[in-house]
Amino acid sequence: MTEPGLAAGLARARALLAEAERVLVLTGAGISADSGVPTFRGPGGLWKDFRPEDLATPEAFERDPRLVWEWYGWRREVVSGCRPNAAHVSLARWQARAPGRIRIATQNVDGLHSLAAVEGSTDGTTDPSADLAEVHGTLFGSRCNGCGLRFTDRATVDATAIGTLPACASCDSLLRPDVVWYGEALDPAVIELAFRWAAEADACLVIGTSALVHPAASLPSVTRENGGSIVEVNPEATPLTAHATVSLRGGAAATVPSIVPLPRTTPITADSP
Ligand code: BJW
Ligand code: ZN
Repeated sequence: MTEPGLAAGLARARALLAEAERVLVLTGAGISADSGVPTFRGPGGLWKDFRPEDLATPEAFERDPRLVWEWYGWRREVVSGCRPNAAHVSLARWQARAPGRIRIATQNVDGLHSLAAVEGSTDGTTDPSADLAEVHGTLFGSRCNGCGLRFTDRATVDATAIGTLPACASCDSLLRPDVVWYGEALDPAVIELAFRWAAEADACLVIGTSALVHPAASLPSVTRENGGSIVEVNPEATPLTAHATVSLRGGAAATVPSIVPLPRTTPITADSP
């Protein structure tokens, strides 16, 4: 249900998030749009005239690994020049203030949540993977089609020919991006953790996703079925909007910092240290 007017919606969203003991934040490509990372289904699309359904599949990779690597190589270059925006940063600070209570399940593979966590940590000890589930994998990883070895891989990709595509250092087979494509199962440990977080959450904050792709799109309804609320941030309505407690028509960078609870200032009392 959408609250009348943005001001009322913002106040309601702020209250729901402040009173929540545990929160699951589900993010999609929209949270990174304000960092300059193109979304999949928005205007401008993701690449030339291809749709994700054309390229983000094992069949596409089987058919034309060079074209798929050209797409992922281009995306690595675009993302390498992007910075976390105010939405990523405010979520990272919220997590640091409330360890173990604010969990993020992201569909994005751009690594911007991890970067915001590391950059925001005062003593550099923050483990960027704590309370973060990258349910669709990572752009900066490759996996061997032959022996399954995984590599962290920030190198630019030479996709000019089949022969120049990334190959496994161990068995010389062709590598593939370490991401989850349509028709592929998500890592069971990762998605089960995300569903546990959804069930435990008193609120699910959903930012910048078209809520079309499952099983990630099912996470908010698990929170709701367990008595929790759903707060959505998206400039457009989605299939989730009708099920949201509050749905805010706004961009992530402009909206998220204004609804994330501010640090709890503990009142100074006579016996405070
Ligand atoms: C802003 C904003 C701003 C703009 N601020 N917001 C047949 C066979 C098998 C499975 C299926 C099948 N039919 C259906 C399925 C299920 C399928 C699915 O859900 N398909 C749907 C299309 C219907 N799902 C799968 O296949 C999944 N696997 C699965 O089901 O496995 C079953 C299985 C089990 C056991 C064995 C075998 C199989 C896997 C799905 C993987 C999706 N992969 C991709 C690519 C990942 C790697 C990569 O990034 O390249 O994930 S596709 C793409 O979609 C990517 C995204 O994470 C995902 C979601 O997109 P997202 O993030 O919502 O982006 P957009 O662009 O759609 O939306 C952006 C939003 O932001 C918009 O709403 C804007 O309004 C908003 N926005 N600016 C805030 N400034
Ligand atoms: Zn190998």
